[in-house]
Amino acid sequence: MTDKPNTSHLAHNTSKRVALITGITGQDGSYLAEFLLKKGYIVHGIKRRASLLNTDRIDHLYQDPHDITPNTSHLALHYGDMTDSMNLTRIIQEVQPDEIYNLAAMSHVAVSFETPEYVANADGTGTLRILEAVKLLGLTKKTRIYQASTSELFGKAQETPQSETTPFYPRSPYAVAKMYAYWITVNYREAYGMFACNGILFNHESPVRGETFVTRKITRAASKIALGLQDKLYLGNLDAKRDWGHAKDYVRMMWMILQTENAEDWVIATGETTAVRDFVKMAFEYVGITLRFEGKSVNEKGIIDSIDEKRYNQVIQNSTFNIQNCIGSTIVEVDERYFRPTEVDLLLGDPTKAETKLGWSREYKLEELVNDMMKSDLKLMTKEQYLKDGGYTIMNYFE
Ligand code: NDP
Ligand code: GDR
Repeated sequence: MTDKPNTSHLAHNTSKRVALITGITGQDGSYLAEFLLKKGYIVHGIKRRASLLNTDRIDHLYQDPHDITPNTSHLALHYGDMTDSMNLTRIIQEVQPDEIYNLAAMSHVAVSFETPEYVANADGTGTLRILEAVKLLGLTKKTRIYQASTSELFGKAQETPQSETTPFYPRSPYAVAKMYAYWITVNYREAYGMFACNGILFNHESPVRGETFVTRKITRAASKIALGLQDKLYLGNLDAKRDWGHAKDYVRMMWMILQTENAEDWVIATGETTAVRDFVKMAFEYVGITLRFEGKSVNEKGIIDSIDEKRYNQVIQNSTFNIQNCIGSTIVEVDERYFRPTEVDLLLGDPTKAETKLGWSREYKLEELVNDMMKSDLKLMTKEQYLKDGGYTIMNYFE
């Protein structure tokens, strides 16, 4: 997607519902935009100026502004940043949204230890900027606000499973910033009667998950290793356990949260938890590779135990790579660089409130999530293989 003319004027005088999404270029923003467009919304999104185009995830949603009329469902983008109050206030004034989904954040927990002040500003104070803009513009009765809160708030979990009443114990600058965002959302709701809600979402993944989050790092590496494009996958804490769901199920819930009668806070989770090590095994099983883990802590290794050739040939066609030669090879190792100064060991959510009060239920089980991600990454890496076979240089992207 190239730079587009600003089409914000189209939001006015429309009978359609108007949504504003911060973080529209991210995983959740892209799925949510697609979901809302299908529902007939006019969707406005805030994107950051970057030196390279950063709209890959939403390019398929773009329409030529010349074909749009005020009453056609469409997507409009605005340049902005969560650290710029005036910019956010101006966009909200122009757009006059019925719903704001505040998804923008520096969302990588490990990186937040390296950029703590920025994270406090973008993830914490950024949320205040949105709330305050809505208040100053006199939109408190019109505009409903969804705040992207997180299971990281539970951190060093005080009870298991974690629900809406579990006390918080954040364990990273990211989680501490998100804790401020959580409470300022509650405070504006109580102080000014705003319809502002927190969705306390547990980890959710997809084929468009950022490449440095552990699930995507694993599915990309499993695909490359199966095709002979990479030798090894280096990971951090293999014992960490997460409650992993599919992003598609979770963005549907964001919308449902803003359609309720009363503004409340909600835990969204699958109610199942899985260790990183087991996610690795599941990803490799998809391509017919069975792993066994040996050793402890930093010396733990994942070794190819056996290969189901029938399965391998079913999902990988026309590969010239001889995978059978890899039996006994070490393909997963631990690298301390990926350990965090303070870790969140176990997250397991209790979604009872969302299930019983809102009738939400997930469509994707963990195995289906892994399959969806593996299928997509295999396709992507097969393209890389064609390029390599055609004599082109292919790049490896490592953290
Ligand atoms: P991503 O990292 O994929 O996307 C984050 C988005 O925020 C991107 O569009 C990014 O823009 C944008 N952004 C980052 N910093 C700024 C800034 N200063 N100003 C404007 N935009 C900015 O995250 P997800 O889609 O996975 O998550 C969405 C939200 O939900 C985040 O707030 C995250 O913290 C939270 N969350 C996520 C969970 C998950 O498992 N995915 C679980 C619980 C909460 P750019 O593309 O330019 O980088
Ligand atoms: P998380 O996701 O920190 O839960 O935050 P991430 O995928 O980064 O880590 C999950 C667990 O895996 C362990 N791990 C590794 N993590 C990464 N990134 N890279 C590795 O090599 C690696 N090896 C092991 C981590 O230590 C951790 O325990 C995500 C983000 O989307 C947040 O924005 C969101 O709020 C939470 O989920 C819920």
